[in-house]
Amino acid sequence: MSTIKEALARRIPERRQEIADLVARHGDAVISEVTVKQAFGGMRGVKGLVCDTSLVDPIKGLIIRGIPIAELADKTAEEIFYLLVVGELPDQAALKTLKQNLFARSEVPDYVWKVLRDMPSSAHPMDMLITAITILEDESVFRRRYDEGMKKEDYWEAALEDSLNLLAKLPALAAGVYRIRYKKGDLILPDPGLDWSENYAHMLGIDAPDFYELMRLYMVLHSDHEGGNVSAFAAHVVASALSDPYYSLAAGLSGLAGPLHGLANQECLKFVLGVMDRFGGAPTPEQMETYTWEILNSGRVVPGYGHAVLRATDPRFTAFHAFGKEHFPNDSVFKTVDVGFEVIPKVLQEHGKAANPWPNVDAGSGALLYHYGLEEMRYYTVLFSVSRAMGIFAQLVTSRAMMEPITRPKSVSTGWIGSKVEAAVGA
Ligand code: CMX
Repeated sequence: MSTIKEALARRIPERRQEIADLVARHGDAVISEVTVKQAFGGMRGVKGLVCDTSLVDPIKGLIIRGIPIAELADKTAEEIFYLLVVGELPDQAALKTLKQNLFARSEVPDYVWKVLRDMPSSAHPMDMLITAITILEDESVFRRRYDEGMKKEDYWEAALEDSLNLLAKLPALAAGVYRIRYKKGDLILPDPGLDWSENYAHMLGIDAPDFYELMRLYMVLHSDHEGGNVSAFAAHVVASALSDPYYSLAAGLSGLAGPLHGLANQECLKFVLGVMDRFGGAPTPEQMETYTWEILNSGRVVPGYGHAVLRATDPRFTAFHAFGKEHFPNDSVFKTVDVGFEVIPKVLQEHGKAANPWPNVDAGSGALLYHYGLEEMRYYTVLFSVSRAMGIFAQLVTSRAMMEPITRPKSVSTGWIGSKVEAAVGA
């Protein structure tokens, strides 16, 4: 039996050596080039960032440590976190140890609740979650050990310690945000008989076995999406300055709170309920088409569709869709998502702008939560956050273990690009 820390410690020397050899042998080899369009276009497709926890294939979608996400859909969140950090799935003993370890670290200090209760009643739940995380920064082991002169080789240990401490508390923090923000009554304590994701459902106050199952799936599917998405990249850059995992996660989640990224799941349900409101229930395909065109013609994006990397239906959408089909195929909100899946890709293709007309992870998740009574859509990105923290922490711990330097790409001015291109054309 070994802990996640011992398992990672065993692998670090070999991985450090692999990188050192690669840089020594091929340090000047070119792996990417940057066009003017990419420089002005959000660096889309520029390969200048390393991420070993997962990759996103344009067609196959998310692959975690070499395993397609569809093959991991029956795993627990703890198994996924271990896989992300260590590189392989845990055995039963290691899994049990990790579950116990997380439960032992899960208590949230009272000073956090005091601040959350004092926030404005209109505060966005993401604002509350990020606030709770930054308040907890005072607990950072990384910052304390850095102040004491910790060696660079050991940064990863303190980063993992903070990551485990904060990951363990996130279900309670997030459930607390829900119960305080939406006046759901007293906070609910975690149950030692439940695992990390089940306890999140339990502390929200939704104790249905099917909802536990949905929560497990939700936590697994949102856990990571390689290194260049807004939240992972933001957290990576901040952590590279040796800001501790509390600051780094808060930075990443501030990016996740944007409507083009994680907030899209909130926007999706708004879209779905908007169609239903307009047509008095689940729409016909023709009604959905009309509504979608209205959104596009008013200059808005259709939330839950399109992706910067994916060029096919997101397998995470497929997994959520299968869950809805199995558990409540006749639910009118779910049926509306289903009609959207039938109609929206065709409309977006006809519209001709989106490089990817297919649904992403956010298109259907809200309808599933809604079915179980979690109707407060502004809360949905908090669920995404709790899960995505696993990937952000795994990437951060890996970066420190590999002793990566501060991230600092070179920026250039528009004038510089203009004269460079003119010189090349003139040559
Ligand atoms: N509806 C309408 N227009 C869309 C669109 C959509 N769903 N997806 C892309 N487009 C438009 C873009 O806005 C862009 O238009 P402009 O040229 O006028 O700026 C054009 O199509 C080309 O964009 P793209 O290369 O296909 O997409 P990007 O890589 O620039 O952006 C994304 C990707 C996800 C931001 C975009 O598809 C989008 O806004 N989707 C809706 C929001 C959403 O679902 N976000 C969640 C993504 C998953 C996640 O991070 O959680």
